[in-house]
Amino acid sequence: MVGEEMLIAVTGTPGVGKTTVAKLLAEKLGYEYVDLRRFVLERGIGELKYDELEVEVDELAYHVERELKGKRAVLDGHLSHLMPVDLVIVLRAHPKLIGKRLTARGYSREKVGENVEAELVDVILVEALDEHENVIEVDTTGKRPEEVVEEILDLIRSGVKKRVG
Ligand code: DAT
Repeated sequence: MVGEEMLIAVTGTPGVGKTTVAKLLAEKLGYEYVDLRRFVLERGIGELKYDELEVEVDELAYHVERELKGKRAVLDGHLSHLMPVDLVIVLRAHPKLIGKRLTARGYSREKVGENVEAELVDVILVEALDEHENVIEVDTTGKRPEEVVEEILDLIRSGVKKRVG
């Protein structure tokens, strides 16, 4: 049932569409939208180095637990699957698409390569499955954000536990 999951993480490789989808999902569910990067910076528990967030995951998880537990919120960020959430949505996209988007974002060749490779070898999915039972993997390639969100809502309604096997 939609609504049973209070804290929902939207995670994935940079460029996969987390922010786009997380905002829309939060809007559809009537949940608060939380940008984890902003959450970290506003609390002074991490810093940006060359546009990359440096933060202790355990410390971030502590703050998320303290401030967001019991609320209904969608957490947007590539560390969100390491937080104490009730449901993890791992967005996927074709590695070539990730490469194109990150190049357009001005990432260095090296950074683009690292992230394309991370998508290819399922880094975030593996981490998410290590940490949580409720994990949904959604391929976004060729889908509009609205379609991705509808798919997520359908999966939530139909019971999420069986989604990744
Ligand atoms: P992330 O937060 O994972 O880094 P984003 O939401 O900022 O990703 O999206 C990266 C870019 O891709 C941005 O220009 C919006 C676009 N985008 C995201 N989801 C999309 C989709 N399903 N279809 C087409 N473009 C999308």
